Amino acid sequence: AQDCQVSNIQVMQNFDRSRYTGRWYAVAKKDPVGLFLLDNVVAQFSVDGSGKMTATAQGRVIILNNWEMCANMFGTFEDTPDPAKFKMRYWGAAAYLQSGNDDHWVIDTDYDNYAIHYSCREVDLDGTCLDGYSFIFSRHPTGLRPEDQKIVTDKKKEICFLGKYRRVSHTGKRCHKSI
Ligand code: DAO
Repeated sequence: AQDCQVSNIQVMQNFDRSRYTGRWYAVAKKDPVGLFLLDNVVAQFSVDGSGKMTATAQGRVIILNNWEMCANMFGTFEDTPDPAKFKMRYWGAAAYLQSGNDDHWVIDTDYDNYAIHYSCREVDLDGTCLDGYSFIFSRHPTGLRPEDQKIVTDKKKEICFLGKYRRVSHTGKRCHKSI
């Protein structure tokens, strides 16, 4: 059962950042207020020589009222006492892209097929999430395997975002003209 308290959300046990490295395709997303990444979202996680997790991401964005482009984003992750909970500082290759500092929690992953990410940007007075976002990642650009769908649906419910996701399409047009 879930009470939707952000502080009670269960994250991945014994998260192994090295197994998490490599390419992940966002196949669904629950948007935050003022959404940024629209579709064709691909993230690439790495672990550097000192063991710190970093990531790059590309995705289609619309900025300055209707100017559509492919954004190149960067993120660095600060560790916390919980191995599956990070603080992510992120920024874009161009100054007018979004930047910020968000929580970045790995809720569940099997490392080889699916991953559920969660970030609450603003916790309400009652302890529930007032503004947050979540990515459902797949190792496969075609989407989740049927056998992973129930696990993902159960986790969406546990983090109280069930019914708030939209599909993230991968049209295949990669970021050629990107900034
Ligand atoms: O798209 O509305 C949104 C919020 C997402 C902002 C974060 C984008 C940058 C991420 C870089 C690293 C990896 C996952």
